Amino acid sequence: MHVPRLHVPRLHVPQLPSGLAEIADVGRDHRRGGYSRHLWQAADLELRSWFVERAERLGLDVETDRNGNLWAWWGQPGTDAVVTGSHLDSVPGGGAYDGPLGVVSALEAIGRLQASGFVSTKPCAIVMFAEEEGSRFGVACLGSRLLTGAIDADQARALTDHDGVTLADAARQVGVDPAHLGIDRDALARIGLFIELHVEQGRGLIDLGQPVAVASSILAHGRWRLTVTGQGNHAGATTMGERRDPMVATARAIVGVQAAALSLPGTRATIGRIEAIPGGTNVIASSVHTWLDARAETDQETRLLVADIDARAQQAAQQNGCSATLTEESWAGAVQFHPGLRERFARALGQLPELPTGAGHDAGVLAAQVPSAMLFVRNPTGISHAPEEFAETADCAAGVDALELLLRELLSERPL
Ligand code: HGY
Ligand code: MN
Ligand code: MN
Repeated sequence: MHVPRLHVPRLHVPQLPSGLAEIADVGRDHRRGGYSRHLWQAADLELRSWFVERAERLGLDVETDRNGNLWAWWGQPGTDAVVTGSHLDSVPGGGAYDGPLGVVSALEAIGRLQASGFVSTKPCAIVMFAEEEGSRFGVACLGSRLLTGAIDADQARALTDHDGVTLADAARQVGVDPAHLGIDRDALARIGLFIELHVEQGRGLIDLGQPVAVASSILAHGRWRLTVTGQGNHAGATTMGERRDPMVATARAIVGVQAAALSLPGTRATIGRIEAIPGGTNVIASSVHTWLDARAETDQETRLLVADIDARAQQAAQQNGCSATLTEESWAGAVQFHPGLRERFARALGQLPELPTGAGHDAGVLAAQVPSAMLFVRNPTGISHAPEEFAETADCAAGVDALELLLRELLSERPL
């Protein structure tokens, strides 16, 4: 894939660590606030160019793999590489740190190792995973799922975005051959260990009063599309008694989503997106699509939660003369990170705390195939997937310190 060269203007945005300041204006969403940076669209392409330019400034060799993930190699790629990195894409109206902090911190940590004259005993790479948020094609961690074979390649190729563009066509438009999308055993064989630094999406580190933590686990989570179908009609000519209004049924179903999650302690269920068809002010909708995000500590609890939500939606539809279908679009089972790595990293970093997370990550996808770990950096607002997401510069620096220390230790080990 040709990645156009980009002159990176140096912007001074005081509260952002240097690398983040450089991309502070890329993909700003002036309607929603925050950032909207989605796979292979303008902002994503600009960020890819920025990443290549930054990596090449460190003398790293950058390549795009068959799934559109970028790999910046320090040293010849080989097996047993220590890989770090994260993603640069965002949710619609997302924050500045979710994803980019991990990429910037990896660039910073390797820059420091190089500047200190450190000589690595192993290959090292920074990876930028594609479509981690699933904001364009609806499946979270799409780039790492394709890499590991966690999603069927044909199913992936057929995914469509809001405009009906398939992943295959979108790949073709940027020079990625859709026929090659899918598990990449060669790339996987190169990874000895993956460590992802990420802004914390929650309040754990605030409550602990610590800048950095090691991740312990990730909730099981998935996405479902709920479609409620009724009868489209005229808003003025149709009496209330003769309606089969899917919007009313959907509203009741959404209240049911909250009730179901509240009835199962520790579970989380969200409807953040809704589309009425045809979507006219003076039109009773013919159908309404909403998207459910459901999460829990275990796979089983998540399935139970979704079954309860489905039952409530069916009842709401029936009471309004409508029908409802709930279709699974994305699923990721609960993840326990490698206990040995967690203990080793927490110890190496002076007994850092361990924290679970409700947010999914590429490290969670890779954990099924390679030893993976995560570092979290404190977020004073505790808010994420919103413009308020934040991390103090001092805490970002503590995160880079921790990542640099771990990379120094891991890259000093005797090769396997
Ligand atoms: O949705 C998530 O948990 C992640 O931010 N992709
Ligand atoms: Mn996210
Ligand atoms: Mn993320």
